[in-house]
Amino acid sequence: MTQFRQYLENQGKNLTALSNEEIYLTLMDYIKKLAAQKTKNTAKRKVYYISAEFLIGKLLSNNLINLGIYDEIQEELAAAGKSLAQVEDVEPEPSLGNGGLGRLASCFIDSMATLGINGEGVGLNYHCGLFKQVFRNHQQEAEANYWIEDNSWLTPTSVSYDIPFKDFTLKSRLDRIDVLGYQQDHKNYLNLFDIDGLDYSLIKDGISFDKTEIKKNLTLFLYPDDSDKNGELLRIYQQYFMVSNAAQLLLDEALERGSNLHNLPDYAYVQINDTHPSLVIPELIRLLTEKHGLDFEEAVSIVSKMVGYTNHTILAEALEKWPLDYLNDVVPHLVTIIEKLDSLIRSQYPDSAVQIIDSDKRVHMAHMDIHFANSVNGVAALHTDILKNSELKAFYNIYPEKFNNKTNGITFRRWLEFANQDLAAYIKDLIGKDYLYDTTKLEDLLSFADDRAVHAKLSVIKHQNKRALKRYLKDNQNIELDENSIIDTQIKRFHEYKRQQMNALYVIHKYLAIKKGQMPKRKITVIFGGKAAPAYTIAQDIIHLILCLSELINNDPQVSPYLNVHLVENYNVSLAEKLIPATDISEQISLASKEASGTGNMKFMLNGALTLGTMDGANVEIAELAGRENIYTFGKDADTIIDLYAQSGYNPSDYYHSSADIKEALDFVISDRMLAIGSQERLSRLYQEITSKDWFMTLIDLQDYIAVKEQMLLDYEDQESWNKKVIHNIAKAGFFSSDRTIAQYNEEIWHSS
Ligand code: 26V
Repeated sequence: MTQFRQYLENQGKNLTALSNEEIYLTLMDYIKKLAAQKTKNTAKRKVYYISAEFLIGKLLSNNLINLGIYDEIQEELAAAGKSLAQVEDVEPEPSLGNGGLGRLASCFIDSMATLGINGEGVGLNYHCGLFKQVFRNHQQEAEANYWIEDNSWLTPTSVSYDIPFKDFTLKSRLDRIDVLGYQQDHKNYLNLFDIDGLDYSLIKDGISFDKTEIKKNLTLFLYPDDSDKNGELLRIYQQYFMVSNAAQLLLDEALERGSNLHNLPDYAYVQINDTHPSLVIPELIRLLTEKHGLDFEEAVSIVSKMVGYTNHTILAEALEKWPLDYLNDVVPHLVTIIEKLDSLIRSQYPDSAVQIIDSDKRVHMAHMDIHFANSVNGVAALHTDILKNSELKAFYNIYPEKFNNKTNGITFRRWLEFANQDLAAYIKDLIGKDYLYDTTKLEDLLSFADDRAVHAKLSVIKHQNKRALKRYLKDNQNIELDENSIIDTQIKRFHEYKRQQMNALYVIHKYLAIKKGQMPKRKITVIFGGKAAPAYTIAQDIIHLILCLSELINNDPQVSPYLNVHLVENYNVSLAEKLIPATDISEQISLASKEASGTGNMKFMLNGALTLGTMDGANVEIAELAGRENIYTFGKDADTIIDLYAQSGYNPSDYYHSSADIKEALDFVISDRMLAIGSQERLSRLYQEITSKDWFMTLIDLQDYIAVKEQMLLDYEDQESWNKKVIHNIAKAGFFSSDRTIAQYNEEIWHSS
């Protein structure tokens, strides 16, 4: 009898009689019991991975896989006439992140637990998290997304701290989620701090709410709209609340494990995930001096040995610079410390480019991080090079030894074993199970690169995944997917630099070609998914354009047998798990130099989609590993783009006027056919933006993009050669395991057990 069956019997439960909801709760309870039997890792130096986001996704299957009981439970359920997939559907998806940065943090805590590192996540428990996206009138609307149910993976604790703000002190509470590594005896936690006294009635229309009622709203939403002063202040409240809790937890735990605080770096290391947790630096200094009586110099020296900063973007608008006045309104006790740190730097380095507080009295959070961390890392080789040679050059000149690269990774447990079960099973048939422990063993697949039977089987698996996606989209989104079409997918946050608008212009180009009688050999389905920040107008306009195109094209009887366009609603981790295994073409088309790494690109590669991408972020490493001939690259490279910015040398009208294809596609955006469906205001604004400003250079690569995509569609027809490329990609994806990334963080930065 299996352990689970025994557990059910002890509880007097019979699977056959239980609803899917009841089975879900039973399994959650069972997993929590198994987790309770695991011991905590007690290695001396503990890592605190502080992050404003943890996009953890659903946890049921992930936990079953890591506990090694997924198949067993699936069989138990099947024997009782139940489906694990249907039980998985019952679980609400936690909504604690935006995109890549939060998903990366989640892959990292999974890998830390798997590698047996004493390392935990620390963040906030936003009750409505990131908004839920709904489409009305071809536009995105945002709704509150309540994801926490009475029974959830959160386990309350008695841990609580006083968090002092200027005008009041808030008491925190800590909830934890068990993080079970793959086949590990130890467990770690994801620590999510919260307040009591949240007031949901503050939420009015959509996701608007009174941003001034901090005691009642602090953990309502992730990244509340910061387009006004109250929004910015609320973010500072959230950030300080997060890091003060983290710092107090860290100090308590270090003291408990025997630190005398003078040796604190032997007991703790803090990884700062982008600049959102940067206030942890002055907060640790404050606690060490004011609460524990160390002198300032020693506190600074201690903290400088135990903090690492990860940079995740070079976009200037995303690098946080808080006005000193705002910090004074919220955390005046940190301002005195930040000013002291600033003077310390001014006394050593006169260069204004490296100051913490600038002449407008803004605090550059990244600058503070770089001066007072002992490690600064980028997230892909190209990104780290750009940091060293251009964005952070002044800092690299001062501290070359601090800079290092940690190319991102993904957990193969979620993104292969769970998301693509047929492919995972087939890989095991071909090369055995070793790759589960050492993902570079996937290279053994190379010996099948020319094997026609393997090619055929890969095609069958892809087709089955397309059918599963078809069923899901039909049932949940009322989308009709053609499983016999080429599936071309771009899923990520909407941002101009990611250039969904370029893909949309391709779609228009293709639509017009079909209208002229140039039919493709095979139907293409272009799928988009992603949310746009509610205050980001142009991104909303791009969503509008795609929704209008979708309406026009899918309902045109002449075109829809050859081309479909879908924008899935409320794109999230669960949707990614279904879309990625069904995809043939992975769109990674950011303007070179702008996408720090990307991690979706790695997920697609692992799942047998071929990349259509620029030489940006980790695409560069994908090209190197898989071989340039096994992916499809196009567009200008990062050096060229960086030079163009430096010389203000890009003018979109040059491209608009020089190519009939580009002009025709762009003019269509404001054609009568489009205006009959969409909003004149949105479509004209977007047209104006792209033809006259186009800061992220949509048009510079459009012609090349169209040509390479067309080539790719033709190449698809030779399935032998296509699947050979697929095999090369899967075989070389092993490098992108987050276990590899985390092992590097640990060996080169953290030095935990
Ligand atoms: C933040 C913001 C906030 C203000 C408005 C515009 C804006 C634009 C971008 C961002 C990005 C924040 C940092 C981030 O999410 N970076 C992503 O991190 C991933 C994990 O390292 C990486 O794969 C992505 O390339 C990178 O964009």
